Amino acid sequence: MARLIVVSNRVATPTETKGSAGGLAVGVFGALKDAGGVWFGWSGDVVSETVANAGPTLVQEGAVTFATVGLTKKDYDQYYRGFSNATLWPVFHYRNDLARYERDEYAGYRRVNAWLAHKLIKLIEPDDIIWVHDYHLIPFAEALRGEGVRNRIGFFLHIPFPSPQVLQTIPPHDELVKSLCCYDLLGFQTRNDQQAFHDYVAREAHGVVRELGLKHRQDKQDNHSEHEGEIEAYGRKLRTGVYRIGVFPDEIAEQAARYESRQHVLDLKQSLEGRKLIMSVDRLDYSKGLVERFHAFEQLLEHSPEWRGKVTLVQIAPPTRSDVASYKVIREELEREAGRINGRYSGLDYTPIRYLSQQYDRWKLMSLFRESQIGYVTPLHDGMNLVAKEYVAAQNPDDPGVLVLSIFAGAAAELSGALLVNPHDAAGMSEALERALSMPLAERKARYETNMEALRHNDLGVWRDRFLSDLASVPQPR
Ligand code: ADQ
Repeated sequence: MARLIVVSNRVATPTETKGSAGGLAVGVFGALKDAGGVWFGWSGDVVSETVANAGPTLVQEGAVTFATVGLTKKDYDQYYRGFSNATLWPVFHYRNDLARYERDEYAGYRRVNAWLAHKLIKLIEPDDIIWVHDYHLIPFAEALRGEGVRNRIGFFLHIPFPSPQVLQTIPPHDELVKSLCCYDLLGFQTRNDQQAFHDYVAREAHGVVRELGLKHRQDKQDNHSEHEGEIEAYGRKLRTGVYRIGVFPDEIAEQAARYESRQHVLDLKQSLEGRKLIMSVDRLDYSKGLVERFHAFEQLLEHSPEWRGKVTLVQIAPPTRSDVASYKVIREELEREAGRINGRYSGLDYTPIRYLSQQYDRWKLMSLFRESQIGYVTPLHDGMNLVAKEYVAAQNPDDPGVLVLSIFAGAAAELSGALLVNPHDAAGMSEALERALSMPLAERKARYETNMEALRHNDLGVWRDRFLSDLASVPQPR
């Protein structure tokens, strides 16, 4: 079996791959452990030029080498904080209004990708399969190809791919798509994302797109058939596919149940004094629709006074990327709105919105999900949204909560048992909350079972194995 090399902006630490840090890290590490190989990327540290150039630092864990490099302040500012998070992230989430474009940041983005690729070269063996993750690393394969690497290289985009007109707001859009075409396989979260990429290639790059339709696999049990595409553009031929990222639902269910009787859950229960609980958990990001969500909850209290004092929204949202200006703005706005709504509807013993900005342990979160009556997940745009899947998996099968989910989360395509809402429609969201709060047990159970079946059918292992087997089957580039 060929070795695997995983490349991602951040590399999990060996401890994170074992513990509760995140399903994705555990899932990817599982594949690395089986095949043996390397996990390569940024360590998360900002260091001097001398230290950066001395890397990568190698840590061996069984058959897996964790290889990390530090970034200089200039590289961090241009590649990470600049082009990745102040240009690509907002545009790919349809927030052109929040995006900025600076030529020197784009140059830094390409420079760091080339530098990282160069750092990886020494660790690559001829038959290795290379799996690159996410928007920080679009030009990575092109840089490797430039150094003569002929291995199979695949790319998975965790976030949405925007429609061509939106992508075109980034001045070097054509170079980005050309860079993507240096991969052998491109994986997207949803059919819409794949379609948007195909549209760009066909219309703007004058490439040839063959939609191969649903791919039917040998295994009769396997109906994970997804659209497959074949592209010819910029002198290269490559494949595209839809790979919906998942979770390990049974593990989450087990851990959520195990943590159920811990002190933090008992404390929460006691503090609620019999009130219903709505849970929201996100990274603090403008794509997650937090302010719109607060407004819909406010409408519920405004238009359905019988719920005042009877329902609490807990929003957990630790700040991320706080050195990017637009993240400061969303944080201030959210704090202001929580304060305003609480000022309006609080009583001496009741606070409608509990807004918590600290980070919580993963299993703790799952046990809080299990305690709640509603999972309120309403992003304005989201590649998949694993919180939605985790919420479902954490429920008590005998008394499950209801997932209220945005139609703009990738997860909406799979979780048909959720109450789907448009996050721009406050009245519609508030009606969905009310419906979920009053939903009879039989309907909650039926919806939960539908969602759980979808999660089991397409878990994190299926996502990972399908991508890797498709990548292994593309012809080796010459
Ligand atoms: P994110 O934007 O980070 O990921 P999401 O999928 O919701 O979004 O969360 C990823 C993980 O972070 C989940 O395991 C979740 O539990 C955890 N998490 C989120 N908020 C947390 C909090 N406040 N405290 C602790 N843990 C928290 C990107 C894309 C998504 C895509 C994922 C995976 O933006 O659309 O689903 O990658 O592909």
